Amino acid sequence: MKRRDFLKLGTYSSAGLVAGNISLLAWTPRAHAAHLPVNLEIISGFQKMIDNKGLYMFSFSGLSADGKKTTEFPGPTLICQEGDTIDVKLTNTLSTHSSFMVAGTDIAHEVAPGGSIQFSFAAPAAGSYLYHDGLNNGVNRVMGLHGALIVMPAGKKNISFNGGPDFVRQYKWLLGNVDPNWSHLVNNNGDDYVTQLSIDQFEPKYFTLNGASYHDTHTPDTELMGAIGEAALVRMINAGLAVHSLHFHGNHVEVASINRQNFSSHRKHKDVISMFPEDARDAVIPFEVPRDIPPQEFKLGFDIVEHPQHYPMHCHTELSQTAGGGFYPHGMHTGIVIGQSPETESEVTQGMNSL
Ligand SMILES: [Cu+2]
Repeated sequence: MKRRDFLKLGTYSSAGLVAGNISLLAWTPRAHAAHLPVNLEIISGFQKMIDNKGLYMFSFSGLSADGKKTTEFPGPTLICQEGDTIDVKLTNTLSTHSSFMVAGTDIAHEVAPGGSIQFSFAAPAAGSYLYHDGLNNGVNRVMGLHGALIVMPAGKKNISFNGGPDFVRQYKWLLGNVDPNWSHLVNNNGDDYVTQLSIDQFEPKYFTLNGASYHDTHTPDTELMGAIGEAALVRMINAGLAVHSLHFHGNHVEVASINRQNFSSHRKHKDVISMFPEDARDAVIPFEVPRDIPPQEFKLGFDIVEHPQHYPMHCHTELSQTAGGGFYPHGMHTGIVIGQSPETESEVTQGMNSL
């Protein structure tokens, strides 16, 4: 890709994203394990921020069987089930070393500048994982080299682990941070300048969910929507370098897993989920009529089906609510709509339901 090209925003290309992902997301609940081919190209380009500034970033781009790009930023969501083998072809178009690692596992493969490698790995235990370039102490990751790996329990589509809570749809939220100064330095000095950057000097000014901020997040992949009783699993994965605290306004979620530690019973109800860098935490939002806390004699004076209720979800790390150094509230912030099913399912739910 030419340096001056814009990376496609995932939110602007959801049709292409879904069509492309079906080839990458070869997952369907199966009785038998399978080999799943994944073709990834490590690319660079300009990613449009919420204030329309284009910043130079890296990304894992997904390629379909005929070599067409299917996803650009963040990297494609890889879905498989326990027992599967993922066969990866990885090409590095950057002029710096890169790698593919899965946080919390020993899966790690390095690829030289301009190089191409092939490797296979067995699907780890069911759960949510961050795949990323782990070189340079997190610098390559926040330059954009990250995505989600979702491993389902074999043959299941409505639970995330055996003994886990039921849900009817699922979402993934990749939390991202962008430092415009790093983008300028790497663009001006060449890709290998990432080896000169230190996370001690990291000053993020953009905060994203699935690569988008605030009003760009009202998409089927990111905004949570459901009718009463349609529980959803949200897989939160922190690809950034900051600690985030995701607050679900007016609602509580049930924590199902923290970094693949699964809770089969006594699940905590929380309205804020803390996310350390590289954390993966799964929670179920029940899509109930929000409760009175403390219990009151309050009755809704309207029908929630006729009047779906809108709530914000945002990060309580104050800086992450801004963009470009002060543009409030254009940061890590999206919506929850209770009382109405989405017209289009999230890419993850489509991956689950393409049976
Ligand atoms: Cu809040």
